[in-house]
Amino acid sequence: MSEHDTIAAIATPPGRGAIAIVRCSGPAARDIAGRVFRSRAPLLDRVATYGSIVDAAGQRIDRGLAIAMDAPRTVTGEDLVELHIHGSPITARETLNGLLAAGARLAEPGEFTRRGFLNGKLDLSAAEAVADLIAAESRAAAHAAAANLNGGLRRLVDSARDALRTILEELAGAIDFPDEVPAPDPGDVHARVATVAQALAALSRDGERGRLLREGFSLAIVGPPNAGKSSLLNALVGEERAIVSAQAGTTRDTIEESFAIDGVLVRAIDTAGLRSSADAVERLGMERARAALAAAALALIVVDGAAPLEAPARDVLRATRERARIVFFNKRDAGSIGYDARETPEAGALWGSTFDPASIATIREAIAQAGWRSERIDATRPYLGGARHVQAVEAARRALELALETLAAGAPVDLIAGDLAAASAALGEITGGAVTEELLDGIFARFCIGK
Ligand SMILES: Nc1nc2c(ncn2[C@@H]2O[C@H](COP(=O)(O)OP(=O)(O)OP(=O)(O)O)[C@@H](O)[C@H]2O)c(=O)[nH]1
Ligand SMILES: [Mg+2]
Repeated sequence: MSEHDTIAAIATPPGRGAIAIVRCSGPAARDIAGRVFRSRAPLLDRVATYGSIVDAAGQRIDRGLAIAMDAPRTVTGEDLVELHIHGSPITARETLNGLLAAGARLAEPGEFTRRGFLNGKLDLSAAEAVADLIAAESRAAAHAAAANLNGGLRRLVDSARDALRTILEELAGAIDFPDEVPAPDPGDVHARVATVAQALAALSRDGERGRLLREGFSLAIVGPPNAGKSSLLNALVGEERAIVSAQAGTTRDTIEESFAIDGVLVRAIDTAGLRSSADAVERLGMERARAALAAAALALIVVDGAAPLEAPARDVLRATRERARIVFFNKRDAGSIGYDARETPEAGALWGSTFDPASIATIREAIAQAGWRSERIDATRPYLGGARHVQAVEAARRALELALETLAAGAPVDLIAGDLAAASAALGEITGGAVTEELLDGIFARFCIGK
């Protein structure tokens, strides 16, 4: 894969739409696009020009706009031409084929953004935020990605690295010119390194928030059969997603559906009712229910509060006492026998009905409280965008811890230079100061073609 050839791809999603955009980037972008697009007026930089799309035989296949953008003021940092045509997948494909026949190469996934990164148009954390923004499934995730795209994470990382660089320069000065430059004061250096370490610790805590925003929050709805689990899922989602019936054992398999609270995507899993059963299929369903329960961040235990508490209800309540959960006694409209018989650990359980919107609002509030309210989701704060960032920050924190221990032990202050340099290098991986080809391949492979 050469960075000097000209690449082309359809930039809009597959399928029919009002407009399809085919784009082309590289040194020959204007020449190649000129073989496919004909207009009376020449293409001017950043001006939309109306004209025709022609195939290899010179036959007109569509009309549309061409926008040429000259390097270096483009997203890729190269000459770029966008062809805006009617949104037919056939014509888009033909237009792309025309560009390929004229000498362009089909772009790899994320290659436009990768070129932008290599040409210094955006740092690596912003490039990754582009993929996060496109993949976002909730408002909070989209806003958080936009914050990183605007350089929020880069600014935090750069300021930590600047602080470390300044200390390293002072250490180097004292080593190179021991007679003229005094060695920095160990107490002062300790305080400054500790400040950077604290900033990184805050960023790590935010890493958890970033994961929440990107991946959503998992919620398992479990309980004995016929308690109203599927009714509750439907009420939370706002549509009749799962089958509800008065027959116990209606839900056999797990059913996943998402909805948003505070803009956070909640991935809820409705499960088969838990009881002792001889039915092989039902037992398989219960195994899945237990697996979903184990994997979920939060359990929503639903119990019929209007019926006496039988063994299945008592068992599931007892088995989940140690884990993060919300207990909901359902069917308040029909009585309180079960609710009144609850044991002390369930004293504070919620009580209501899936038919009552106020109960649903209370449950939504409880999910947010248990899940993330204490965190205060602030999507405008930069976040660590995935395992790669988390590892880099952890590596930097470990190196700084070593430096702090060295200083606390009263060792000569220049001994920490290696650790500070290691911390700075680890942080550099986030913004892409020092990255390898494989790393870039891994990052851009998750983009779509044409981005
Ligand atoms: N009276 C009353 N009935 C309810 C309430 N919520 C659900 N039900 C009824 O309870 C029965 C069982 O509801 P489901 O949602 O299918 O229960 P489930 O827990 O998913 O049951 P399984 O899938 O069999 O484990 C249905 O007849 C519902 O209409 C409620 O708040 N009050
Ligand atoms: Mg059900």
